Amino acid sequence: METVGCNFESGKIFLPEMMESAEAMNAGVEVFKTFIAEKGTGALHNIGKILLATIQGDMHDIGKNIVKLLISGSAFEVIDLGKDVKISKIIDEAEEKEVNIIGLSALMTTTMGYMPEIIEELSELGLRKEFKVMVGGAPVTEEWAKEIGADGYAKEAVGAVRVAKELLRK
Ligand code: B12
Repeated sequence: METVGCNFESGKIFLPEMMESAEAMNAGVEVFKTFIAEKGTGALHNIGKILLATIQGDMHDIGKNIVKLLISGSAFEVIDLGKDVKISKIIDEAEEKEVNIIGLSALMTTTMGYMPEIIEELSELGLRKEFKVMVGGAPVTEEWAKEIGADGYAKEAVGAVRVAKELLRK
């Protein structure tokens, strides 16, 4: 998908081809899901609840779906709100479902700006201490995660599982 992104950027391929690649990737993830369900430990016990969402304005969900796959295979209950999810919906659902962690994904520099907005909104509502906030997605960095006051960041899905477990321990 990285190559696809570079080819799109340099004008070698266009949106329909990027969409085709995304569909192929999602189909591959579906195949992988069966394997994770068989080998994962998800069915054994539930160590915590995590809400996952791709932030508002952002339709990219392949990475978030991979994070979901690995996290749900690691004994977490995952509440997946999908993509292009409004800040208010994320906070309402997190409260209603009493999750431990809110995991936010953004793939565009234009949409990652909503991540600090959620953190600020949680503080204003007096809910900041109720949830750990974990962020990720290609343009998100560890430095930026720190800057916006997120509790955790991971570059990829395996790291996301490790960070989620660390956040639960805290
Ligand atoms: C596939 C794709 C699409 C697909 C998305 C399909 C889908 N269902 O997701 C489609 C074709 C729809 C699309 C549309 C667009 N796209 Co696009 N897309 C991509 C592409 C090629 C790959 C993204 C991807 O899936 N990567 C593979 C996954 C596995 O990686 P990942 O998402 O980074 O996820 C991993 C980690 O980041 C991490 N992670 C992810 N989420 C989270 C969350 C947490 C909590 C944690 C801890 C970790 C974590 O773990 C994941 C697994 O290891 C990227 C290029 C790139 N290099 O990223 C462009 C890219 C993101 N798109 C881009 C653009 C511009 C667009 C469009 C605006 C194009 C247009 N002209 O319409 C639209 C935007 C639509 C919208 N409003 O969102 C730009 C963004 C540029 C920018 N500055 O922000 C990119 C970078 C391409 C480019 N080089 O120009 N896109």
